[in-house]
Amino acid sequence: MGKFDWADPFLLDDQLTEDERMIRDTARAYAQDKLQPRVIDAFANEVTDPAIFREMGDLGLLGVTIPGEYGGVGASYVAYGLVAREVERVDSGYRSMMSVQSSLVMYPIHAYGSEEQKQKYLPKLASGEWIGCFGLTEPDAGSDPAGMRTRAEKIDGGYRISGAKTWISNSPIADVFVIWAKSDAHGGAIRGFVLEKGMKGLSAPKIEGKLSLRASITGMVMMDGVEVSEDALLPNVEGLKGPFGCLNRARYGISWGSLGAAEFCLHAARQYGLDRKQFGRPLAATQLYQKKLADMMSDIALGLQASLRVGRLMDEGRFAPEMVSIVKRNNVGKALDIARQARDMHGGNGISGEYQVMRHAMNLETVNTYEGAHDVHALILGRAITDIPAF
Ligand code: TGC
Ligand code: FAD
Repeated sequence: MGKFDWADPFLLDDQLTEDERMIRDTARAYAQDKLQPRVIDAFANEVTDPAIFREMGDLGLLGVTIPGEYGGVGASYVAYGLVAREVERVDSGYRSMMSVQSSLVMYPIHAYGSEEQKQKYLPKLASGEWIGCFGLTEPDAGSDPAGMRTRAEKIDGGYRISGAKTWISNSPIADVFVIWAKSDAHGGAIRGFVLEKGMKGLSAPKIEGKLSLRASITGMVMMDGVEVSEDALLPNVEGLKGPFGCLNRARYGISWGSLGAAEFCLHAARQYGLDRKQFGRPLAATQLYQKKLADMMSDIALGLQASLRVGRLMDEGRFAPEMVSIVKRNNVGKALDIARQARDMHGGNGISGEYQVMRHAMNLETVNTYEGAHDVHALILGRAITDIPAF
């Protein structure tokens, strides 16, 4: 008979390769030693430290699935998920910074870019010297990106891009902007363009006063007739499948990351319940408290197994986007419930920054909305089940 470990109920560790465990351990050590000590202040004061990109880059944590020739480490999607889990165990905002750079900026340049674009951008994005952002959402096009208004108009030798993107992670500090626009020269099809900081007509004002993801800077991207040359176009993809191809990877990473945040909350609630005495006994000695811990542990363990399975299928080239919708929706929804429960189980202390569970709950409100809102993923799955789009 095997031994039971509440912190790793299905022996996930055993199912990883040596390389995956090594990358996971690197990410865990970095997250605990370098990110954890600064997160409480960063969240409280709404401060994003751009040095984090360099630090992650130095350890090979940016674009881990990108091949070595472009600065990545050519690791598996399971390894990428494990990095997301370790970083988000500290804060969803830090994972956001990492996953935008890896899945939403490096991935499209690698998958859809020209050789010149790959050579120019990927090594500097992998090292964290350059920071990237991904502009799909607009003020009037969130869940329905097909309704975007940003236009690329053909001009001599290139394109003139006009429009506004909003809620864009990293944008105020970005050097590289992957922007999706309807291109007149391509019959109005959605195309990707790589813009650079300092281009005339390009600005990225910060969105102030977020109550969630405060350690990760978010902004708009304003494009007032930004002129780019032909080589700014990502040549190898056309249509919404371009941005969605990136989102599949980022959503998958979030399915792991959100459970990292949930694991933090489970561990914190368990310890709090063991230490805190009321009515002459530890809170953890009560049936209600134990039931909550049992539910948390079960949801985390089941969710991790599901993400591991999707990751393996992704590595084998056999995943379908609907699989990603299942794990993104389920795991983030469960993580949000777990963080709210953990906040409650900490009583009054649960609302203080020091105990960190409320910060995770506040962050996960965003994670439940971005990369396809919880209900939008239900509709993607409903369509797959019934063949009827109900958006
Ligand atoms: P639909 O008709 O379903 O599809 C249009 C075309 O796209 C293709 N496609 C996909 N391809 C690859 N992967 C997927 N997951 C795909 N989903 C769709 C599809 O095959 C079709 O291709 P083609 O060749 O036939 O044209 O499109 P629709 O307009 O009906 O879409 C509906 C819906 C709900 C599925 C979609 O719009 C959606 O997912 N909405 C959610 C939007 C979203 O997720 N936005 C995310 C913005 S980025 C972000 O939040 C970053 S936060 C990062 C951080 O800080 O961590
Ligand atoms: P809406 O689409 O208006 O949705 C509002 C509500 O209506 C949701 O509950 C949704 O589930 C529901 N709803 C929508 N359509 C339907 C329907 N047909 N049926 C039933 N219910 C429906 N975007 C980027 O492009 N790049 C980024 O880097 C990025 N980073 C972000 C960072 C933060 C902090 C935040 C908050 C958002 C970020 N986003 C980013 C944007 C994010 O992807 C969108 O907020 C998200 O896709 C939802 O769009 P919306 O906010 O316009 O909400």
